[in-house]
Amino acid sequence: MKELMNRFWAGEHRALARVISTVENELPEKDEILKEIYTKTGGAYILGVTGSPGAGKSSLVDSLVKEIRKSKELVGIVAVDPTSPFTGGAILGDRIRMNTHALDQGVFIRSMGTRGSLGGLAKTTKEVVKVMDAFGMDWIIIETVGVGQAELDIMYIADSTIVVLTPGAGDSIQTMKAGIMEIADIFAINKCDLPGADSIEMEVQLMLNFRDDHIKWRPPVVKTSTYNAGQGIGELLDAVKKHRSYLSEKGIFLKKRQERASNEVLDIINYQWDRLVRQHLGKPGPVSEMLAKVSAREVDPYTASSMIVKQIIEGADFQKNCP
Ligand SMILES: Nc1nc2c(ncn2[C@@H]2O[C@H](COP(=O)(O)OP(=O)(O)OP(=O)(O)O)[C@@H](O)[C@H]2O)c(=O)[nH]1
Ligand SMILES: [Mg+2]
Repeated sequence: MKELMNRFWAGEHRALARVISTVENELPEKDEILKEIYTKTGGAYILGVTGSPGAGKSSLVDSLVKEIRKSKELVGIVAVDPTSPFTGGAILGDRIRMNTHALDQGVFIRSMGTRGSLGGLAKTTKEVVKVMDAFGMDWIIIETVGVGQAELDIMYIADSTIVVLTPGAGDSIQTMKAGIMEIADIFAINKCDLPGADSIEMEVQLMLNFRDDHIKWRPPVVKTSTYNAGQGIGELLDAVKKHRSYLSEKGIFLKKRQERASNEVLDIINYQWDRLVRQHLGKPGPVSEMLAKVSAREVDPYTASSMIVKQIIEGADFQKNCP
């Protein structure tokens, strides 16, 4: 473990890959690792890229990374692919489409399929992002297919989110899943080399005109193509940087991060508290006795809950567990 972490802190990609696997596979060292890295996180800017299957997300990420790398900043990519857990086809495809960076030491790519529940995927993705963040990435780009709630959940950890649309009837924004349009900070109309890009752009602008929210940021709409040396890619990155400046100037960036930190602690408290109470349930003792009284209608559940909470807090040795 120590040796692995030394190599991790020294910036070795192979160590990064192993640390990510440890976290992904819930190995015993996982908690220790997440504790060790936490204070080194917070430096990366997290960019989400989402859109329908085949919209060109991976190609676009690849082009964006090329653009970002001009300034030598380090990039981590997390390609989340909950739709094809078994074939791995899309994951393989991502590797191929993003392989222009295979030899670039400033870029690290990780594909993640479904392991267990989709809800679990969101949690694991957050943890993997943290690992990349602590490793020293300046940017972390998360690619997900915007089809379900799990993907939307994943997007909540992004500082800026690009929603990728494409020309053609199949992608008409009326047919897009509700929710995905709302999370867009920037729209990319990709495959603008194909006919119909202008009309989808107009559709999006029209929708934005009618959007009645009080947030002052109007998502820019950028036409891109990853074909023929790329088009609009620099503009797309500029739009992301503009959004980033907007967030920090308005204090939204800090506020969001503070919110995220307290939510995280609350989540952990909930989890630990739940576990603590459940440990008492199976055993004979005051907690089980109280439950028996509730069941016998001798005590109401509200009184019982308060007493159980009091009982557990008084019984727990908090001092011992504090660092
Ligand atoms: N015409 C055109 N085709 C593109 C463009 N960008 C990507 N494609 C093609 O669109 C297809 C899908 O590209 P991907 O980058 O894999 O799209 P994706 O959204 O990551 O796909 P999934 O991850 O499978 O949902 C590929 O055949 C690409 O070659 C573009 O700018 N113009
Ligand atoms: Mg892809």
